[in-house]
Amino acid sequence: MRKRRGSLVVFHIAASNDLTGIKDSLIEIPRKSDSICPSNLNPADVDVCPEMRLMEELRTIPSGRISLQGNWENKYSEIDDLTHLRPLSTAAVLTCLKRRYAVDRFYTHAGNTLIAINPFKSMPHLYDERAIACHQQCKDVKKMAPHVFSVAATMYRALKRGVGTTAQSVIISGESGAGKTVSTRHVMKYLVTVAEKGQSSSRRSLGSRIEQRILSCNPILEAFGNAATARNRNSSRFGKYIQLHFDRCGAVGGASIQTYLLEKTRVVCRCADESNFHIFYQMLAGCDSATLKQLCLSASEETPTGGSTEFRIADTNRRCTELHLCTASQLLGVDASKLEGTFTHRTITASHSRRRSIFYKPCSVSEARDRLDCLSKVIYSRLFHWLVDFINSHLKGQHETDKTIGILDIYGFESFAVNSLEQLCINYANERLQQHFVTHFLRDLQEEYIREAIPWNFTEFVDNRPCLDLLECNPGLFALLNEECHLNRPSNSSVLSECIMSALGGSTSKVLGRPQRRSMDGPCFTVKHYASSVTYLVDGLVDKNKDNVPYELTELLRQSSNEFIGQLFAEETTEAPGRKKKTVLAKFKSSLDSLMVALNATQPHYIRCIKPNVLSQPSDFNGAFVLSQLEACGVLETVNICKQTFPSKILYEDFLQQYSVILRARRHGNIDQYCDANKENEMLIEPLEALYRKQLNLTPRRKSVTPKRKLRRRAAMSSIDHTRKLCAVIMYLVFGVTYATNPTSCMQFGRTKLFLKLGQLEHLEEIHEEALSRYVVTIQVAWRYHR
Ligand code: AOV
Ligand code: MG
Repeated sequence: MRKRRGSLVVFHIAASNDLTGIKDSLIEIPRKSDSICPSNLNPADVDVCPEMRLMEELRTIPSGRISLQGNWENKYSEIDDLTHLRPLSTAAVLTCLKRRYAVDRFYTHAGNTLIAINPFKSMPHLYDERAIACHQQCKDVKKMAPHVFSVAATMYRALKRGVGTTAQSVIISGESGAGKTVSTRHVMKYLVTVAEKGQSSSRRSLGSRIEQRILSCNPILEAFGNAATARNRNSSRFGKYIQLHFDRCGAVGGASIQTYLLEKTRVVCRCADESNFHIFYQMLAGCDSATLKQLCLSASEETPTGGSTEFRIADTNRRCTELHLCTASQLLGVDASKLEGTFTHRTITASHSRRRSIFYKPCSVSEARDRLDCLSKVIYSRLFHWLVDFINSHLKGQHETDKTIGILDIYGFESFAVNSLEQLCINYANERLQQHFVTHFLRDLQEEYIREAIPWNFTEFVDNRPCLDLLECNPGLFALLNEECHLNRPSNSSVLSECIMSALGGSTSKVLGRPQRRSMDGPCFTVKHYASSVTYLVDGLVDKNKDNVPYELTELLRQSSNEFIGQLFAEETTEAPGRKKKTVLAKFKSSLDSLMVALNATQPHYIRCIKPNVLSQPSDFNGAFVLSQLEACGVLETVNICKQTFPSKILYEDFLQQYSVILRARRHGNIDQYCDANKENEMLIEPLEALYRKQLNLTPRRKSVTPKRKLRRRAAMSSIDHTRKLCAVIMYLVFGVTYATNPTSCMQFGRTKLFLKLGQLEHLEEIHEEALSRYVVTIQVAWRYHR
């Protein structure tokens, strides 16, 4: 008979649950210790190995899966996906992002979204060739730390695999200065580099020309479309969707750029601490004196930081002096007196019976000023669009394929002290993107549920459709504003405001209302956007929406002796007087419609850029400011959607690895008081527990582990069905519901994963904590058996 000898070693698991140093905490205690229940001990359990192994396994769980309770808070910085947070609360999300930011971990996954917090400091090693190579070579990108390159790498692989939807897209959003444009550059750099590297040397030299062109179009577009604003010294004042086209081998074949709503009013007016588009300052700084003279400019005309006066064509003094008029007409290649005439007189065409009469009506001073501004704006915006067309013609590939990756860098949600048509358009674009996110996010979930054979029965989810309906449907805000433009009568803001309120159900509507407090001069209305409520000033909406360019002005420029100016106005898009003109809102809506069609044909990925503080400083994390952005960009919205589904999903193996200690603890009677399990069901549990022991190899040492037995053990471990049953036992112990007795409403057993309702993992975690802190594993040391 075998005789036990030696002392008992109690393996205290540190109450703090800090697993570091577990091995060092082996202490000897007398056999009579209260914390040991020798009678409960099964000889088969008395083995140091399984426990040690379990602890080792717990220690090596990938950081993303470590649960957070008690003193584990300092592990927050290691959570690289917010969906692994337990509990999944706003505070936990914020703490996690803050801790990660403090240790220079700027990227974090939030389910299918990458959150990128702006470092505001140079991190060259994060984006260098080595980082690109690392992501390119890594077999499983998901195992790498979250990074903007991992999104790019995922897209490129999906594209090359060519299974399912091959076209990919990444939607980069966030507020001004959050890092969208820089992220766009990184994604492009990664894709172009990887695509180039993958080619043979002969193809590489052919391809590199197009790749270089793609990369060098960015600075040009930024020079003409970006400006220093109060929030970002390099703020994009237009939206862009860049599509890279790949051939069958994954090489870049071409690219195309679509731009959205350039903020052309910046040419003529801007806030005191803001600047004009970069190109003006670059031109003054970079042109030689002969060119400057030719353009009638001097290098001191405007300073880059300057307060916004003195470009002659966009003269903010708005005095149409003779000198200015002469210079302008000379540069534009038009007759000075005719040019003056377009500012000072309006042409009115009247047709009666078969005759058409033309009248000239003198303009008021303010009308003349508006016309002068209009000239500057129309020239600049036509130039910008010509440039985009020019770039596109040089990036065009030989063959169009369906292998494309689209990158969307669009302005973020805006809410200022005074909001006008620009903000309405920008916020509408963000509503459309949010709607796209919600539908795709749910679609992804649905696909996973189908894969895992879980019934899909969501009826409710937080949807921003009502706000979109308010804006774009008929009757709706856009329809009303467009109608007002077409009526072509002097618009009265108070009347229009009342009209909006009564027509769109201002008193009963959940998304439209009157402002809570008077914040603007003049009539206004408040729209409850998904991100936050924004109050819009009615004054100026109609005029901006009309965006009238006097017909006589474009006619004059079309006849310019300057070939380039003539070319800009050659394809006349301004309709002749009397014809119904498309409004800004109508044009913007149709460009977003096409964008959505393009995005819907792709597999979307999301990057949400976050600005850590208002002053754009490094190492400063302003919690309230970040939280407002998380709300605005819908990260918390995603969490809300999760609440209505089974937000926690965990692979059966991972579940077992994490929570099997609950089974062990129960055997020693330590956690019974926390469990809901019905004792009558012991019969059900017993056989499964036997299975559990087998799985953890809780067999006496005497059997040496032969290779054959090892193989068998591995096969048993890999059996999903066994694993699933064991998970079911644990769930039964904790919640009192079983796998066999259909637990549909509170949990779902998928093919490979267990799906849980919000709060269940937290409860499990509490019990797990209890098991870990109170459970004392009694182990007899190795020499317990006869030699
Ligand atoms: P935005 O595109 O989101 O604003 P940018 O991409 O222009 O913002 O970023 C603003 C500034 O933040 C940049 O000029 C950099 O100085 C800094 N920055 C952004 N990302 C990084 C990074 N990964 N590493 C270091 N510095 C960074 V706007 O265009 O205004 O909405 O309309
Ligand atoms: Mg930008």
